[in-house]
Formats: sequence, structure tokens, C-alpha cells
Amino acid sequence: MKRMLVLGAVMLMLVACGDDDGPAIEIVPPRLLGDVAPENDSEIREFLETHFYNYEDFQEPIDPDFDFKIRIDTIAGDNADKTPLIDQVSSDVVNVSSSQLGLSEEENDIVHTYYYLLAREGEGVRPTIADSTLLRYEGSLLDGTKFDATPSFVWQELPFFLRGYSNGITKFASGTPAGLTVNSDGTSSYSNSGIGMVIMPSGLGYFLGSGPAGNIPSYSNLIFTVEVGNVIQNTDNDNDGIPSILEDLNNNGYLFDDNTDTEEEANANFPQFANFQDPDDDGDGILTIDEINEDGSFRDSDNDGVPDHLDPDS
Ligand SMILES: [Ca+2]
Ligand SMILES: [Ca+2]
Ligand SMILES: [Ca+2]
Ligand SMILES: [Ca+2]
Repeated sequence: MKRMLVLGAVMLMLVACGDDDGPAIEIVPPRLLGDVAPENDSEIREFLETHFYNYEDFQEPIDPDFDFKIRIDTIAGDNADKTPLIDQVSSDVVNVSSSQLGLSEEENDIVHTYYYLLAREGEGVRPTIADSTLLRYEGSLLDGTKFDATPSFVWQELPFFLRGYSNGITKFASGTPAGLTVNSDGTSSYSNSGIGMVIMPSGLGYFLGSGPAGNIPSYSNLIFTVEVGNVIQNTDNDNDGIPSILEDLNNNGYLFDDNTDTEEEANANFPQFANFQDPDDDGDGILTIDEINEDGSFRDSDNDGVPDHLDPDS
């Protein structure tokens, strides 16, 4: 996941099929978000109804040897009377447009529901979708196939293109400040960290597939178990004096579609940098940090309603 998805070009899946004239290649266009999202949601809900997690391990008194790992199993046999996940999760929604996934079908604001489980409430603060967060995670498919994991705590710069991941992380609070313990066997733990799980549809994940090792099939629902250790609030990714979360100009909870100098960057053959990644938001050659006041407030020198750092002519 540390490797960002390159979503510029829409990938087409090639399917070989035979006919009378020999093998031919049929191009299958990507499916519609609006068709896949409800299918994914039924699959996820069925999973939540038929599976449970080791919630008893998380209840007091806690076994001193418990590793605070979430374990999922099916409700059957000896476990037939366990409480299903569906009774223990919460949900939230994210609107997704096809352009945000590099798709061309012009679908806008398709509702996607993700589910999250708080196995242990953290004691500290919750990150925004754009805060640096110290965490560890494990990603898997609903069938249990693991595709990515960081067994040790790592600092991650949110947001990710995986919106279910970035949004899901905001539900977990960090642990006790300076609560990191490195054990003699090299493992580490964090006191009172937020521990839980996020289950998301493919439109909030890798949609067409791929993933860290190219091992995620198209339209796959994803599960991430996460533990949030520490959070840097008001992270300013590009050090321009404006916290990243405040660079979501259109307030849609998605930071990659707020780019004030799109044309200037295209004309200069630069890659596109969204405002939260761009120290000169309006591309006028003056750094944003030099176009705002020291206390972080904005200036509007020519009184046209556009603050100086977003206004190339002032
Ligand atoms: Ca935005
Ligand atoms: Ca830019
Ligand atoms: Ca910026
Ligand atoms: Ca500027």
C-alpha cells in the first residue's frame, strides 16, 4: 500500500475466448461503480452475519498473554452461539465518483458503505483522513487471503487513494502518548491504542484489482485490521503553513481533486500535485507560506474574494 496506485489510465481487462476463426481477444470494459457497490455491500453484509471475532478476549479481565490481535471465524459448530459481527460493527458512507478511480464512465457520487469495528477504543486522539499516523495493519480479502501487512508500527502519511482505509482509520483513537513498548523479542506494543477492523467495498479499495503485489482480484471487498498508536494532528504534508485537511477546497472529503494550478502544471509538463501536496498552490512562483499570515490566516490583497495563495494574480 505504500506504493500509490497509478490510476491515470483506465485498465481494461483482456479475456481470451475462442470462436470459429481461432482465439480472439474480447475487451471487457470496467464494470460500473453503481452496479458493483450494491453487490459488494450484500457480500459484506453476508460476511458480517456469518462471522464473529474473538470479542471475549477483549473483555475484562484480559489475559496478560493476549496479543490484542483480532481473529475472525465462522459462526458454526462450537461457535454457533457467538454474536455475529453485524451486531457489533458501525458503518459510514463515502461518495465516490468514477474520475477519482481513473474510470471514464462519468458516474458521480455513488454511495459506498464501509463498516468498522472498534475492538478497543483508543485513549488518545483520532486522526483526520490527512494526518500522519503511526499504526500497524493487516489487509486481507473476505476469504481470509492476506495481501499486505506491517507487523511493526510504521508512520503513514494519509490520505491514501484507498478511501475506505483513510476514512476508516479516522474512527480509531491513538494510544497513550509515548506508550510504545519494544519487547525483547523485537515485537512492539502500544498502551491503550485503538484496535479494530475496517471492511470496505471495492470502490473504496482497489476496484479493478492490483494491490501491493498485484494480488487483489477486481471488485474485491477488503478487510484491514488496524492498531493506531500515535497521531500527529493538523499534519501539513507540504509544509506550506496550512494543515492538509484544510486544503480540501470543495469539502468532499477527498484531497486529490483540489488542485488550484492544474493548467499551469500541465503547461509546464509537471506532474499534477493537489494542493495538500503543493507548497505553491496557485503556481505563481511565490510559496503559499509566504502568501498567508504568520498565524495561518489568509490575505486577500486585491479584495476579489480569492485568498492570495490561491490567486495567481495577487
Ligand atoms: Ca476535495
Ligand atoms: Ca498543484
Ligand atoms: Ca499546499
Ligand atoms: Ca503561490
